[in-house]
Amino acid sequence: MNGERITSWHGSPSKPRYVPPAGAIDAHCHVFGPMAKFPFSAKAKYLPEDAGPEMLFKLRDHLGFDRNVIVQASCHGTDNSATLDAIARSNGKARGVAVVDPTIGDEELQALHDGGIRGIRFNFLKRLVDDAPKDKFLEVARRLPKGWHVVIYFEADILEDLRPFMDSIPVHLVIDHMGRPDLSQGPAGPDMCAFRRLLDSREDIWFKATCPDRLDPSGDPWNLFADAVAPLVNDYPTRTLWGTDWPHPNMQDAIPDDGHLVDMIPRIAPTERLQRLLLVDNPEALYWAD
Ligand code: 0GY
Repeated sequence: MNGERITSWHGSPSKPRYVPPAGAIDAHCHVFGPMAKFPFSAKAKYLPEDAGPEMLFKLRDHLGFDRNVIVQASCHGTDNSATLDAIARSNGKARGVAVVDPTIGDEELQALHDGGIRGIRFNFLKRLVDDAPKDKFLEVARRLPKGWHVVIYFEADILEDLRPFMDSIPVHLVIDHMGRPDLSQGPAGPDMCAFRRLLDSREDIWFKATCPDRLDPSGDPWNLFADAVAPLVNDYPTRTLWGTDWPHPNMQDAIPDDGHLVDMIPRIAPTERLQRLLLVDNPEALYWAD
């Protein structure tokens, strides 16, 4: 990593035409720093400009959302201070997902719970983390506070390899960005079929219908994403989550307009019922059950 700090988010996102339901939750976003207060990890694979809680909450209001789920970004390693600080500043309108050293003590896990954390994330992307020790991940997954879940981030080519590992996790699973399928294969392509088999293998696997900007090579207005993801949201309506992914780590060469991302929602969830599940009921059950 060189020393240049990166901006990966839109400076003036448009106002979406779509108006989310009251209580809507952006269930996948991050904060970066501010670095002076919360330095980035020595192992970080990218060095972003500051994108702190004030910016996040301003965007939340601009997009018509009510709450955020802040996912610890890899650039902060296993020091969750920036995420916890953002949650603490949110007046109860944010909860979080931590990244932990698997040897973390039970008291420290409880302290994370008290700070608003409701899950931990296992990241299997080699470009983001140096190692992903499944045996240690499994040990910590077995002693999470009550009601927590595990978020897993992987790419479609390792889904089958990860199946035994995922099968043995004893809590709810949430899959980031649907395991990054190749959307050019279409809604019935091999990646989407493999992902459906995973969802069919357990009733407690949820997924984030997120990141058209990362997944759809055709670009905004992301028609491949709409075609492939709408059937999935329709078929698994109680297991969906949605998020902006702001500040879009590593997307500096194709920065999405967050207003356009919100306008994707009615294209993947065309009915009021689907939208309410996606944006309110499902994330509330995972993050605001207590
Ligand atoms: C995402 C995706 C990415 C980055 C991270 O923690 C992270 O740094 O998750 C990525 O580069 O694909 O969900 O934010």
